[in-house]
Amino acid sequence: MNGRSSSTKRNGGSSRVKSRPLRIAIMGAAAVGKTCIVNRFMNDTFNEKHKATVEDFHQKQYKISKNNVQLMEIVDTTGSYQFPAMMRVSMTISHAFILVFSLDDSKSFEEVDRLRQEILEERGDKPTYIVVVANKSDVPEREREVCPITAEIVATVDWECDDFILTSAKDDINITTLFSEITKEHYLRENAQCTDSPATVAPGERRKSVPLTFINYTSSNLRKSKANTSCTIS
Ligand SMILES: Nc1nc2c(ncn2[C@@H]2O[C@H](COP(=O)(O)OP(=O)(O)O)[C@@H](O)[C@H]2O)c(=O)[nH]1
Ligand SMILES: [Mg+2]
Repeated sequence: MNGRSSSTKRNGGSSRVKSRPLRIAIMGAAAVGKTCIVNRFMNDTFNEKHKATVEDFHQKQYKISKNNVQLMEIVDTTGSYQFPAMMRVSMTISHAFILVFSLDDSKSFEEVDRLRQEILEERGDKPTYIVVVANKSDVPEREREVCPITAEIVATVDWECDDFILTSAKDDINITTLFSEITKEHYLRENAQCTDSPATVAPGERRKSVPLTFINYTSSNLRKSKANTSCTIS
């Protein structure tokens, strides 16, 4: 996610829109909850029914600091192998990738590894930010097929992904946190060389340093912590 915005424009009031949108692709096996995660983030809604997605685009503006607004473009991809060309395009144009698996589906965790490898091959040397998401954290422990603690170690240590987060689209756990973390990282990378950046801080402190307020988004049940990481699988 390197490169800098080449220009800015005014957005209604006094906020400036950065010209280069942050493109996020959400990927993973079918029925892991990709669309529900996006819908929870965009509209604060949840649908109990699964309807196969081909490819959906969403846009959202968010405030990254007092005077700066950035455009976020989210591609909600298909979980099937039917559209490889579309998947490759999403991999090429996106800056950040949310790879979702479901805690009650161990095969979906394997699919994350496959996708991760494909993304890295497709992108070559281009900067690539990958977050692994363990969704459906609300399902009872006895129904889990993947231990979240083990999954986090595999994802962040073995696979060297940038982040791991436990979510529930159903209960609205960590959905806003997921997108705000990606946004903060993007903002910091884009402004790494910028002397007038408000985010010039020591690396260890950087996650706390960027004020971030989503426009038009209110969640009555926002939980910031990485919820319930207990694991009984031996
Ligand atoms: N229990 C639970 N079910 C979820 C969650 N997220 C999605 N689902 C359900 O999983 C199914 C598939 O969701 P969907 O978002 O369509 O999956 P996608 O194919 O990955 O886009 C639907 O029946 C959703 O209601 C969650 O966090 N918890
Ligand atoms: Mg879908």
